[in-house]
Amino acid sequence: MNSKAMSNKPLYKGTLIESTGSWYEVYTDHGIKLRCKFKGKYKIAGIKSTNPLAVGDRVEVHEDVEEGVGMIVRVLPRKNYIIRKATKLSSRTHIIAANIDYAFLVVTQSQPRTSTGFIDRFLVSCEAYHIPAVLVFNKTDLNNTQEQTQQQEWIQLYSSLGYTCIETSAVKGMGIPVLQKMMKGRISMFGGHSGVGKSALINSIEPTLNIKVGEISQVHLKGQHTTTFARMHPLSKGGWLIDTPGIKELGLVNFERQDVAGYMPEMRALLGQCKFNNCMHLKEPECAVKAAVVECNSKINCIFAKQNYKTL
Ligand SMILES: Nc1nc2c(ncn2[C@@H]2O[C@H](COP(=O)(O)OP(=O)(O)OP(=O)(O)O)[C@@H](O)[C@H]2O)c(=O)[nH]1
Ligand SMILES: [Mg+2]
Ligand SMILES: [Zn+2]
Repeated sequence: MNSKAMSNKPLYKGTLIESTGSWYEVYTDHGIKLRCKFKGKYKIAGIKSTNPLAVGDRVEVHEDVEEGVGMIVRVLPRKNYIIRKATKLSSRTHIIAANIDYAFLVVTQSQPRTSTGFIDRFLVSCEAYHIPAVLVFNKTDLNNTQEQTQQQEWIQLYSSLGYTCIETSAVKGMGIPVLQKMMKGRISMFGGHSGVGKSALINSIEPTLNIKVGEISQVHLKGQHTTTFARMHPLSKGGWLIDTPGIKELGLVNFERQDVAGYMPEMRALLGQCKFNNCMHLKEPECAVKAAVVECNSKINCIFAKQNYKTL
């Protein structure tokens, strides 16, 4: 296409609200949804990503009025993004979403079970990219006494580190008004394992959306990857909410081993007190983090009692 023909086409700014890999849906700033293509490459230095564009990206689009489709011609710089390894051992990465104000991690005690290791990796990723993270404990209606006790312990633990924790039930409507209030006027994202109820929560928050939810496999008590593409949904009170496909594992991307502790608030507070300033808090002598682990090993509500940092 010559430049004269191109200049006849209107140029819009907008936000990428869905990406299937080959097609992109853009919501333009003047309020139209446009099916778009993208041919270019957008690279983050040093990162091989499976998706060049992510939901939440701000883009510039040329609309082809005759064909009724758009061509994404530019991706504007990202404020932040959440990224993970495409698979556990892969060198490729996948950007889950970009330009978000709040990342809500949906956690369940059972059906499926979420581990504190998974929660910690998500929180570390958010800290690294300066995204405020919130923990949503869903399916509270299903918890037996033991699971509910564990949930309370986790809430006490993560609240003491400064994370907002919300107990919800998409089925009973529990916690929904709190989420609606926090999400008003903001771009929020739900992450978590398959089957934790991300899509069901979105339906409770915004009942007109009617997003597909899936059954929990009765054999494995896990979700069945019902949501296959990330999608940004408009909220009637203002703001957007991004639904994402369930994540099995959350491999950290672009972290140096010695930097990880700096993204955990409880460790960050102690880092200046280790003998060596490049301490990895593993075998080094006079390590303030290890000393804190020993000191409160018996207190279940202390973050250091978990001792699962080496798995990060
Ligand atoms: N009892 C109970 N069931 C819930 C709750 N939230 C979701 N569910 C059920 O859990 C199942 C999975 O819900 P989804 O919303 O599809 O889960 P998801 O996190 O979106 O899963 P993926 O799209 O696969 O990542 C559905 O059968 C929901 O009805 C809850 O708070 N309580
Ligand atoms: Mg879903
Ligand atoms: Zn140390």
